[in-house]
Amino acid sequence: MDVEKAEQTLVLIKPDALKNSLTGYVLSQLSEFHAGVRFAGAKIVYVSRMLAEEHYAEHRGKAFYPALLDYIRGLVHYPDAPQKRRVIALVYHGENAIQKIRNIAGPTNPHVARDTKPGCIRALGTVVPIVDDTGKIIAERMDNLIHASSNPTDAEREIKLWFRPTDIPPLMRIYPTGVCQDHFYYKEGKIYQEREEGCTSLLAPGDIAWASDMEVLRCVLKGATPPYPVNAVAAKYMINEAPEPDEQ
Ligand code: 3AN
Repeated sequence: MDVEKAEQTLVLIKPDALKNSLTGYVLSQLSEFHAGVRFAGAKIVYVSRMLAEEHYAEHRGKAFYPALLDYIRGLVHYPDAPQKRRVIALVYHGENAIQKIRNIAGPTNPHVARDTKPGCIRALGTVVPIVDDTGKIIAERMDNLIHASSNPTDAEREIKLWFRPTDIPPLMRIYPTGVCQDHFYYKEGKIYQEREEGCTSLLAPGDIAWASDMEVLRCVLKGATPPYPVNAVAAKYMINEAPEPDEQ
């Protein structure tokens, strides 16, 4: 297939699916035979707070947001087993991949999924009330087993958030990349070109990176406003590095 015409989409197999041993079922539903899409990337990810916050940035401030972060990070399904907290992150590739996978995943709310699209993956999920300190229900948490990108703009943002270009085979990369010319180090939201105590090395000369990520890093260095947050660049380079301080 012409790489230019193909779409890519991010799928996350979330902690509730892992806990209920539904991974094989999900992968089977999304197989090339059933869904007409192919793997372009796959990894097991311990979800840091930073990665979760960037992934769900559009929901920041909503009543269900804190519960959403705890859910994707595995705190809800593995409260006493931090070593089990992880998701499976996948990039699928193919013509019309976004809509094909959204159809198989089904509606966001598992109750709606069961009513309107029995047989879809999210029909196997649950909805859990979120209560405030007084016990009043203030929102719902949708344990809907998988995430699937909604549209091409979200897919690009999400794939670049979770995956480096080199996580994806070279002939399957559909977003512009470039060869990095500089050192970029990260510490607490800031970018440095020289190594600082306690910083993380994101990129070095010769590394292949998303072109838009390098633009963000150059903007931040100059003190200009970047096209998207620097944490959305840094998070993927820190995947699986270390548990959060409160989980060590
Ligand atoms: P989808 O995952 O179907 O694309 P989004 O992107 O609107 O839905 O929302 C991302 C996640 O945020 C959902 N999977 C769900 O867990 C949660 N969410 C979205 N809307 C609500 C809502 N009204 N109440 C509770 N959780 C929600």
